[in-house]
Formats: sequence, structure tokens, C-alpha cells
Amino acid sequence: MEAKYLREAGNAFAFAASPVAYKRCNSGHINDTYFVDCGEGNPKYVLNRVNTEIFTNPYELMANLKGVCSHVAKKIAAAGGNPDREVRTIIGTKEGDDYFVDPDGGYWRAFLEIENVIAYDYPDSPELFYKSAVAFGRFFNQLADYPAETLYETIPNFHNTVKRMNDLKLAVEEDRAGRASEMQSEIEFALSKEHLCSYILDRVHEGKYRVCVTHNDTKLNNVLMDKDTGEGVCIIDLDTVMPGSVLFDFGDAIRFGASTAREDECDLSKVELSLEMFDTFTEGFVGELREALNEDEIQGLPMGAYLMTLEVAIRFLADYLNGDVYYHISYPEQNRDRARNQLKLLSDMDMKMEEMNEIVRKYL
Ligand code: GN1
Ligand code: MG
Repeated sequence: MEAKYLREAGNAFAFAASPVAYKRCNSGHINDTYFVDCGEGNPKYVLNRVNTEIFTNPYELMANLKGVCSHVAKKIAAAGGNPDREVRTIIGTKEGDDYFVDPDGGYWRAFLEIENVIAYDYPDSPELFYKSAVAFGRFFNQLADYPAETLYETIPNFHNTVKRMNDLKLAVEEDRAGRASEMQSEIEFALSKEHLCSYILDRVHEGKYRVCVTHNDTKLNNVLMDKDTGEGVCIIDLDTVMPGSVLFDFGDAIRFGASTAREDECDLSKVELSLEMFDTFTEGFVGELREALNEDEIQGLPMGAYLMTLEVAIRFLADYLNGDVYYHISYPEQNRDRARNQLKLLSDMDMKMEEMNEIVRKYL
């Protein structure tokens, strides 16, 4: 179904011509996204309604986005690249505002669409996954000298796995949707990992892992890849760019792209960690970040993958218990299925930890 005020929003922005068609983008669990066609010969655009239940301060969000995009655009221009293609270009409204605010209080923003690219929900080949690693690594490098302290925390404690575990415990206790008994074994398994939740945060506090500007949502479908060459062109979905550890970005990318199945695959026998994909991504990522990573961080990469998988698993599980208040779902049990999927991946990682450590040692 088309969102209310989609057309009003489309007409509010300073596009090259009036929109003639809209197409909904179905990936993304948080914001609503539409592709906007402004007719033959005109640039295309992306319209995005921000989920302000989750991103509660759209102005801080925009300040982060503008700062990060213009920083990256300068780096791209200096390297002889094309900033219109290699970083998000924000388009303002005809009135010169960042957002069109609809009568229901919906916050709409717009970007230039990047053409001849594709976002994969699943890596078709190790080469493709390797290229995504290089693209995420490059993005991290482009932001290495960004003043992290000027970024707003768009979602506080986003990768605080300890807090995420406490949120799960609260969800179990409250059992708002009456689903806790059905999920007993999943809850027990998740809780048995509680002692690991502070692994990254402890090392950040000890100064072993540095705090850098990180993307924090490095799913494969957040890299736009060139349709012809397969190269990573542009990193998108910059709403959670915040200070963090590089392990977050490595880990979340592995969780998503090195699984042998999609994130909501229900046949759990299909869900495993692919060590080949893990190896490929590590090679691309560490290769790109050779200068940026210290030895502790490289050694910690497998734990990054493990904890990001645990974290997303417990977030899906908590959302299912809370009655699906956070993630978009397309059928009632989807958060349950996602949680089971991620927990299966986690239990497979339990068995492959030594192999992951061995792979990482090759790149030290
Ligand atoms: C959400 O919006 P999307 O689909 O890129 C979530 C991520 C989760 C991911 C799980 C702001 O990302 O943290 O890892 O779903 N984003 C937010 O697929 O919560
Ligand atoms: Mg996202």
C-alpha cells in the first residue's frame, strides 16, 4: 500500500522535474523508502520517510548525515572520484528545508538516486562479498579523520550488547504479547550467553579497541554495487553512523553476509556460518584497513561477528516478545523466525570459533 502523503512529499522536493512514478523499496526494517521516477532524461531520486519512533530527533539525524556525506564527498573528489555516485547526495525541498513534514508529522527526506547499481540481500559469490568488504573498509577510512565527538548519538547504546541483553530480560519479564512460554528454549539459549555481552565494551574501556566513526549497520544491502563491474560504489543507510568499534562493522557484515541463508530463512538446517565467506570478507576488510587496525582488534574480529549475531538475535527475540513494536514485519511470526535464524547462526559460530580465529591469524 502506498504511504499517505507520498505524492505530497514527492512534489515538495526540489527535483529536476515533477515525479511521474513511485516504487516502494521492500528491504529495510525501519524507514519507508520509495524510488522516484521524474520522467525520461531526468535524474531519479529516493524518498525516505524517517521512522521517528526510532530516530526521535530528525534534525540531529540530518546534521550527522550532512556532516558525514560532505566529508566523504570531499575525500572522493580529492581522489578524482564522482561524489554524485559514490556518496549520498541530499536533496532539499523547494523551500530549502531538509525535510517535508506531512500533516501527520511524518518526516520525509530525499536523496539523488544512484543509477546502474544493485543492492544484494544475499551474496551471490565470494567475489561480491569481498568487494563489499573493500567498500565498507574504504568508507571507514574516509571517516577516520572525522571529528567523532561532533556526531549525535542517533540511537543511544545502539551496540551496547549488555543493554540489549537487559532489554531482552525485561521483555521476558513483562511478556507483553504472551509469547514467552513459546520461546522458552530460545530465551534460555540467549541468556546463557550473557557473560559474553561486555566483551567489546570492556576492551574499549581498557583502550585496547579504539573508538572510531563506524557505520553500525553494515548489511550487504547497504552497499550499492555497480551492475556491470560488481564493484562497491556507495555505502548507504547512514542513520546509525556514530562513534563505535570497528568490530561492530566487521561483525554485522559477517552476521548478514557470511550466513548460508537469508536473515529470515525458516528452514534452520540451511543456516550456517560459511567459513569461506568469513575468510573472503576478512581478507577484503583487513586488506583495506591494514593501517587502521591494531593487533587486538584483528584478533577480536571473530568475537565481533559473534556478538553482533547475538545482539541482533536478542533484539529480534525481544521485539517478538514485546509484540512487534520495533521492526517492520510482513507476517506475524517474522520476528520469531528471524530470532531463531540468528540463534541458529550463533550456535554454528559456537562450533566454528577456533576456525574463525585461525582464519583471522592469517591476516595478522
Ligand atoms: C535494521 O533498517 P535496516 O534493515 O537496515 C536495524 C539494524 C539491524 C537490522 C537487522 C536502526 O536495519 O540494527 O541489524 O535491521 N536498524 C536499526 O536486519 O535498528
Ligand atoms: Mg538500517
